[in-house]
Amino acid sequence: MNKRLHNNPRELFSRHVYNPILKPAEWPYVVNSVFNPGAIQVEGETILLCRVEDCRGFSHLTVARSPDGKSNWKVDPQPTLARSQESHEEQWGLEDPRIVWFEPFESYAITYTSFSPAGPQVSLALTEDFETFERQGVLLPPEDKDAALFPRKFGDRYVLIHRPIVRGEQHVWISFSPDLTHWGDHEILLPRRSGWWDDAKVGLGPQPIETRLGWLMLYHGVRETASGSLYRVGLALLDSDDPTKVIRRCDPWVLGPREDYEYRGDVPGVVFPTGAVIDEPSGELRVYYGAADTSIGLVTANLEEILSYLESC
Ligand code: BMA
Repeated sequence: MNKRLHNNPRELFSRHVYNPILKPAEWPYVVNSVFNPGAIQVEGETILLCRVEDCRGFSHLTVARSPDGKSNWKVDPQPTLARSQESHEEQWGLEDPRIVWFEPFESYAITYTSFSPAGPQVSLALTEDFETFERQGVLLPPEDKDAALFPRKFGDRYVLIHRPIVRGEQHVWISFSPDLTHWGDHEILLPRRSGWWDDAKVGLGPQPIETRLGWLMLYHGVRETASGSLYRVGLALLDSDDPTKVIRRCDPWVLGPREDYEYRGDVPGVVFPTGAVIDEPSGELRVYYGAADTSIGLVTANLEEILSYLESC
């Protein structure tokens, strides 16, 4: 293990040289911003399901594909999953998807924020090909967001990480369901930490990723400052068999806004990861994030170095 990384955890991740890898100016149709993408590998190809905000201020989701997860992105020529006109729950758009290969249904499960006049809530859609989607409706009511299913059941129950607002507090919660409709056994999984860099609120980043040590969880933490909210990224590890157990949570943040494109945009001072993949041959962890709510950045790390760092926390 490289000692330098222990000294400076903020060097665990490297920004890709092509950053921002996807920008609104390069989109095939006119948009305001592209950010907060879900990510998954499908037959060697990397698929990003990007949140795209149109020039009315409503978001939809559009697929971008790349053979190496870094370059040569091919973006669908029009919205891939657009607001459903009939759906009350998506009246104000679809935001911030997280994707898992969902073993029980043998399809990809996309949890996203459906934004309704009642507030943001957690919805689910299933797809096999990222061309046609089956909406499953709302899983949990407003205000709730930043949700991902675990890719498999635990015992006979589905498990969801999400971020409701309860009595004004914004912590990461975990909930269980026998049927994806009725949810219970809700508990706080990862609380915000008063006074810390993740003092104001915390929320799940990318989908949970299974590793040899447990479920790798990246999360965003927010501090309120005189010039607005600062969104940074922290690391935690959940027990493989019982994801309610947080085995590790690192003290410092591991990624925060630094580059021009992370400070210049609709919401300055934001790095907001929502998708991650592991390149099996190289052991590279690739994390995709929204930069300043305007473009998409990529950071990479060596998974083993991340795990060693977590073990030292
Ligand atoms: C969060 C979410 C994200 C957004 C972030 C920073 O609350 O709404 O969609 O990227 O704020 O503005």
